[in-house]
Amino acid sequence: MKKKAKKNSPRNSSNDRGQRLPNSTIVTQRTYTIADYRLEKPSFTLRQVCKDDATCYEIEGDLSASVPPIRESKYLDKKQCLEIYRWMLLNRKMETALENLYKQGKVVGGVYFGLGQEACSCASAYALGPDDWMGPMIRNQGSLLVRGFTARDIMMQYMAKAGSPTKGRDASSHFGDIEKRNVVAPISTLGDLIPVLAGVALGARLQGRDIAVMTYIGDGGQSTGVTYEGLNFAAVQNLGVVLFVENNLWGYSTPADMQFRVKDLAERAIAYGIPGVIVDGTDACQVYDAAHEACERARRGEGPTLIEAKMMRMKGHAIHDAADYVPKPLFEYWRKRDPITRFENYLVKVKKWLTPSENEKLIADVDRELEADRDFAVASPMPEPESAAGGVYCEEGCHEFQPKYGTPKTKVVTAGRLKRVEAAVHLK
Ligand SMILES: Cc1ncc(C[n+]2csc(CCOP(=O)(O)OP(=O)(O)O)c2C)c(N)n1
Ligand SMILES: [Mg+2]
Repeated sequence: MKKKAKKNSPRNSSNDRGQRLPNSTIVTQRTYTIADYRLEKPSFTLRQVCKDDATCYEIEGDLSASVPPIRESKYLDKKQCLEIYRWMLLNRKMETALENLYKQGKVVGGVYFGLGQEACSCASAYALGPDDWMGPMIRNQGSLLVRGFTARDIMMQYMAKAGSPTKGRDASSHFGDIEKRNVVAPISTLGDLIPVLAGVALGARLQGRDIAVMTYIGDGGQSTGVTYEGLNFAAVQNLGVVLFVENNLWGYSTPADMQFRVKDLAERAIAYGIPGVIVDGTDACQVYDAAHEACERARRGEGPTLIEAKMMRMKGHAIHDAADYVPKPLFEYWRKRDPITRFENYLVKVKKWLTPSENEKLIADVDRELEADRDFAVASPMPEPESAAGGVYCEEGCHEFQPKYGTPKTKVVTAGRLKRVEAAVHLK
């Protein structure tokens, strides 16, 4: 039998008709904050229109909005903006060169592009310091350039040349450099980089330093369980993971609308108990500012940040995918928001930090650098067949790592002073 609610009890409440309600019906609305740097908030949805074709979509919403300005950076000066612009140009032009090399039959395997995502890759990696770490995904070739790999390295890698970072053992972007550039190689299994990077931050902390460790995951990949596990671990341990959730609206042929129900992926941060930030991924200044603040927070030992960068994958999943399933008006909308054209306009016309002729010279410099790198890469030899058995598995000395940041402090427990022992674990 239900207990009658006591009159005048302070633990009871009344509803809008003045009736007394039991305690269990009182609901408190909580509010959370997601920082949103964007100067426009595109709002459209994709609808699957053909019953028998899962890749048949139509777009609904206003696609006529004018292109927003670049947001003024709180931190970047003229020199830094010009450097980021140069990296973005190199990123774009290197991928165009790779597409041509593929069509000439010189690339072994596929090619993945970050077209439309150059601001996100380059401006995010630009926020890292020399002691920080990065774990890029396949589209973050701009991040690799900023972190010190050359276009020559990347092109040789795609052509599986002997002088490539993996000496021809891998034919796409699965390479890193854990000695000098602090880059963990991409892991194909989506989400797995996140706990690995959390582990890097934990390793640095055990050596006495809090560092920023940046990694990336797509709108599709963020649905994986390991994304949750990795970021939750980082949150609980206050590890400096800066996670860019690159929401480029497609995970292969699946539109973001069919991947998750939250309005913004940054809202996922609430469930981890960490800051969530939204940026326009086609605006280099917004990307940098959010990345810089997250890296600073990481270096202070305050834990991870989730940054959702909204943009559009302007090509198919990889070179073999013509992306016929993407409604054409969506491409047209985002083509107007090209990150390089927008940044160029900002630097030349708004800030007047580059004259048109200086801009032309800069572009010509990038072209020259790229051509020299491409010619070198094309002319360089393939690995010798006899070397095939080497350099794949760990050989002598391959795991001799020295602590980078200090000597880990360990407690020495001598047998006589051991106070507490762990309970035996019974595995069933
Ligand atoms: C755990 C896992 N599931 C599936 C795949 C196959 N796969 C590789 S890329 C990809 C799409 C990823 O989409 P998204 O995360 O949005 O990244 P984007 O390609 O858009 O940058 C899929 C399904 C994988 N590599 N790992
Ligand atoms: Mg995606």
